[in-house]
Amino acid sequence: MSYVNTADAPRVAEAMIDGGVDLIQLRGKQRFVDELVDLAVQLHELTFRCSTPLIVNDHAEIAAKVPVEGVHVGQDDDLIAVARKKTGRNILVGKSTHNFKQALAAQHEGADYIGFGPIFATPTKPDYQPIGLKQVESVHRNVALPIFCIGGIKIDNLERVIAAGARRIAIVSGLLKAPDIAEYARACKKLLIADL
Ligand code: TZP
Repeated sequence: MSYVNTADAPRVAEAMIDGGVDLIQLRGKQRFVDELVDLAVQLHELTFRCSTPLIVNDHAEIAAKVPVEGVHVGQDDDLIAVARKKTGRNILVGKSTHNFKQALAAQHEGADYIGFGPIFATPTKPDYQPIGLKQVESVHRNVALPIFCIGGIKIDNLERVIAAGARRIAIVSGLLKAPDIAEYARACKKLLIADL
């Protein structure tokens, strides 16, 4: 599922930064790696200026070519140590986790942060069973890493996710399909900060 045309990506990243997002991930499941390298170069010029970390999804080799701040791996991708080695430098490595056990394992494996989800069913990741809100509190109690709850999170259910114990969240479609991306990000951040 792709929500942004390549040509629009810099404008979208600027709107996100304007809205106060703390971190941007470049995710292009259907894109060729060379295309993602070009895009990462363009986006990093913007994000670096604003001190917003840029994380590339799946492809550690991109981080060997572009000075992005991190790489994110899935359960079926490179192990964290392998991804770290491929980048050739000391950058953030995050890992997707889909249940409590995987979250603990990612910590053990040396992740710098984890994604935890999908919390709710989502067309962005249709083949995954949603975790729901029940494990959010226990994963925060047992995993001493930054945890980004992800999956089906929108401004309308964000307060429930925060009430369940989330401190950091990642939003894909809710943000990218918003009529005003900066305003949407600002409104989400306001809810997150209010609860800190
Ligand atoms: N990992 C777990 S759910 C998900 C990823 C990448 C997709 C989240 O997308 P959306 O559109 O915010 O539900």
